[in-house]
Order: sequence, then structure tokens, then C-alpha cells
Amino acid sequence: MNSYIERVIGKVNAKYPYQPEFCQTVEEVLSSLDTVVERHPEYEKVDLLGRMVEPERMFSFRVVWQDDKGFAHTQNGYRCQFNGAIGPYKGGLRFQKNVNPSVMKFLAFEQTFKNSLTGLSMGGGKGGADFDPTGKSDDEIMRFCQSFIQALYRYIGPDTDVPAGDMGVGGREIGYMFGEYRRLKGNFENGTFTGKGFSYGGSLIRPEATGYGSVYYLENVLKHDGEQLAGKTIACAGFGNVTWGICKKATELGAKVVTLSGPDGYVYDPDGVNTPEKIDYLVEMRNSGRNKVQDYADKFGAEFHAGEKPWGVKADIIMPSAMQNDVHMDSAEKIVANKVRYYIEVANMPTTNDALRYLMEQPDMIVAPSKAVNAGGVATSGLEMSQNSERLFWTADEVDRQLHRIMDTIYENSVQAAERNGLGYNLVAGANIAGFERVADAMMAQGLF
Ligand code: 2IT
Repeated sequence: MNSYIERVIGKVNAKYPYQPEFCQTVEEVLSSLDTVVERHPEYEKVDLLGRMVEPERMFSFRVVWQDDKGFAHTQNGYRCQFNGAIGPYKGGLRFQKNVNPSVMKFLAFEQTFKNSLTGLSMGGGKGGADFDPTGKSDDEIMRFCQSFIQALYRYIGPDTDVPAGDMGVGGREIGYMFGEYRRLKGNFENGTFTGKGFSYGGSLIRPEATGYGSVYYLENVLKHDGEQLAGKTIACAGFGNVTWGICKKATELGAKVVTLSGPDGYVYDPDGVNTPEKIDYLVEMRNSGRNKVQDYADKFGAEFHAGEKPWGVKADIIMPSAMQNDVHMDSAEKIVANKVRYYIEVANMPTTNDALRYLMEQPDMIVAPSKAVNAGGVATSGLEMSQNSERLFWTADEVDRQLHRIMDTIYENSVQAAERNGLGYNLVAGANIAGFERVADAMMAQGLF
């Protein structure tokens, strides 16, 4: 490996041993950049990589909220403004009990490259809190969102930093946060957030966009392989917004999602999650706040496997669409033993680095990386920002058409970036390189800071 890259990775590992997710993503991204950095010795002089692995700014704050019995609770809130070289910081907010600085930094780092890949003008950011929405009442959620924004509102804005949803944050939470933001600022400010409700500036197709985009990307992979989506089976994880979008689009295109998962285990439905009733039920499960996928198995008579992950199931396509580090070596070995050809990451960093490397080494496997596959979500957020600033409202068809075009372009740019660098058909390295090059050019142009 290039010695400058090696040194930067080494420094991050030494400096942040208590931030394992962040170290993991830095290693994953930088290790794709060998040929690029070899070609650009000037990067080392201005310490481009060393600057790129440090957030421009990151803050943490106290969030106090009152439960329905009147008791106060104190959580930790964060916003990581990682890189603003190509546009205002942009990225989701995650409310989940395991949120910590390492998780925030890994997500914001990934977001920087992902947003760059979309071709739109968005820098990388992420935020959230270690608040667990499971079992909370609607009033409790509202109070938490309001407290969160009381701490954050000064530091975000349509040209500064544009938050959106992530795990634990959907349309309802965005509504409560935007309401509090507007109250404090006394200004609509072009919506500031994305993923808003349709009555106040939200974009049609934004809820579906991450799932739809991942299926559009998958179609490109299949086409390259002389295959098509119709008739294929897909193993997914999670049952949230992203998996819901995959189920909808896969069904429309004649494929079948056969697994879902949750913190309690996984569901195997060989008939597919492919009727309006089943697909709508995912939304109902999410809204119930129970966070249990067994409810699906009980309702539709599917198999439920308590405490297990779905990666041992035979399917044509694997799409880990739940959370980070969901697929470890033991799962990767099962996937290979099942002779799966398409491993399409969807959740942010769903694969540990050793498992990812192992999967990429399989001669008969095609691996696609999450930062490209799931970029349709944030891309459609970018389309929402455009609509808000033009004070226009595009039709669902128009947004979907643009999303589709962006996903095709991300795929093409990734393929070409890998080929240009002599790496063959390598979608993982291609996405890292294509995402990196744009941010690197912008940082070089903007001088030292
Ligand atoms: O991981 C992601 O790309 C998101 N959670 C969506 C970010 C956004 O700003 O729409």
C-alpha cells in the first residue's frame, strides 16, 4: 500500500482506538485510493488525507426530555459536520441507543463520499442521539425532538447544514424537529430539513428513494451480468424505511424479498413480502414502536427464527439493509457456501472489513458498496432541496426519473473510476475513488484549512 495512506490509517488507529467504527471506515475507504494517491504526490505536501479524516467540526450536547410520568432523562446529542468542500453539510439524524461519537464519525465520513457520488452539491454530515425510541409515546417523541432542536438549531440551516432522517428518525420526527426549528428561528428558511411531510415542502418519492435507488443500482449490476431482476429472490434485513422501499420496487419489477430481520431475529417468507397488505404492514410495525419483526411472522404465518440473522438463507441476491456490521465473517462464509452471486450492501457499512475483503475475493461474487447503493436517499434529499429553493413541487414521476438517472450515473462513474485505475470491475474501489476525487479536487482548489 502507498506509504502516505498507510501512515494516515496508522495515525487514525493510534489516535482513536476507542472509535472502532470510525477506524474501520477510514481503512476501508483509504485502502482503495492507492493508484490515485500514487498519481498525486502533491496530496501529501498539503496533508490532504490527514485533513480528510478529521471532521471540520463536531459538537455534542445535552438533550433533556421529560417522560409521560414527569421524570426527566438526559441523553447525548451530536452533529458531525465532516466535510463541506462541495456543498452545505448534509446527512441524517439517527436516534438509537448505541449512538456514540464513533458511530457519528463513521456515518459522516461515509456520507461525505456518498454525497459526492450523487454529483449534487452536498457536503457530508451526520448527527443523532443515544435516545431509544422503542416503546416511547408520541408525546415523548415530540418532547425529545423539541429538546434536540433547542440545542442544534443555531448550527443548521439551508446553506449551512441540512439534516434528514436515519434510523429512528422518520417523517414524524422530522415534522416535530422542523416545527421547533421554525418556532425558534421565526423563519421557514426553505425547509432546512429534508424528508419533510408533503404538505410543507417534502419531496414525493423521498420515503421510497433509498430502497428504489438500491434496486435501480442492482438492475445495473444484473444488466452488466446479462441477467434481469424478474424472478430473482432477495434476502433483506431490517423492516424499516429502506427495506420497505426495496420490497415495493422489487415486487413491481417481479422479484421477491424473502427475508426481513429485527433485533429479535429474522423472518423467512418464501412467498415473498410482495402484497400491498404485507408491504404496508412493515410501516405499521415500524409505527408501533415495538421494534419486533416476529409480528410479521405471526400475522402472515411465515417462519420466525429467534435471535438469528438471515444470512444463511438461500437467495439469489443478498441485500443487508439493516445496520452497520451486520455481516461478520461467519455470515460471509454462509453466503459463499450458498453460492450467492450478488452481494449488494444497502445499510451504511453493513459488512465488517474482513468479511468484505473475503467476499470481494470470491471469483464468482459481485460486491456492491453501500455508499453507492444507498445514495438514492440522500440524492432525493438533494432534489428536495432544489424544489424548496425554487419553491416548486415536482411530480412523483419527475422525481423518480431523476433518481433513476442519478443511480445509473453513480453506477457508471464507479465502474469507470475502477477501470481507469486498472482495478477492473470493482464497484467498491470505484465508488471510493469516484467519491474521493471530487472532494479532493474541491479541497485542493480551496487552499489549506
Ligand atoms: O445515510 C443516509 O444517506 C441518510 N440517512 C439520508 C441522508 C439524507 O440527508 O437524506
